[in-house]
Amino acid sequence: MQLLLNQTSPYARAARVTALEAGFGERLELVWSDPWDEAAQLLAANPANKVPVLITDEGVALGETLLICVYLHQLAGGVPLAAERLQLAGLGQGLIDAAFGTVIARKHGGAAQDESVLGARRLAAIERLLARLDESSTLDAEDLDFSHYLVAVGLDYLSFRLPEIDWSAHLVLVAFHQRLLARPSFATTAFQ
Ligand SMILES: N[C@@H](CCC(=O)N[C@@H](CS)C(=O)NCC(=O)O)C(=O)O
Repeated sequence: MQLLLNQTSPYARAARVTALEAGFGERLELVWSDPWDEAAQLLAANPANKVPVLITDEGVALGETLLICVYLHQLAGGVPLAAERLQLAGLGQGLIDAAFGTVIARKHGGAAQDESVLGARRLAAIERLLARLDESSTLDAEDLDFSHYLVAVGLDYLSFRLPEIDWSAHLVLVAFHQRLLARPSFATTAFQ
């Protein structure tokens, strides 16, 4: 299997953590790809020109992080996730979307993007998502799956790229973030 990724993509990190946690570390070839560089291999694999892309052993190129996570989970023999776990995965992906959207809008349009209608909606979404996630009872589960990895990656991406957003009052999230970051899969894939 190949994973097309870059080092700072929260989406790619969630897919890679899911692969590592599922035991596919040895089987996974990392193909570093910059979507902003019009990389030929990435464009061929994913016409949307986004990372991550997982190329299966059969040569099927899968785009979209959630679908890649589901594929890896199933390949590892994981049981279908209960609705509460899928809900958590959606909240985690929503956090990543809003945070990454904020970062990329600032990068291409400057800080004033935060004042735009869309920018303000993204920032408000981050606050609401943090509050909702802090109430989640599924975060303290011992049997982790990609829903947890998505949330932890979303939180770590906030710390990495949007440190001015202070979520330290969300004590459940702080403890969860620390617990997940201590795992080898997160240490190996740290943002840098
Ligand atoms: N919905 C996609 C989003 C992936 C995404 O936006 N990846 C970013 C990197 S963090 C990217 O490749 N951006 C390039 C672009 O938007 O052209 C997913 O869930 O995988």
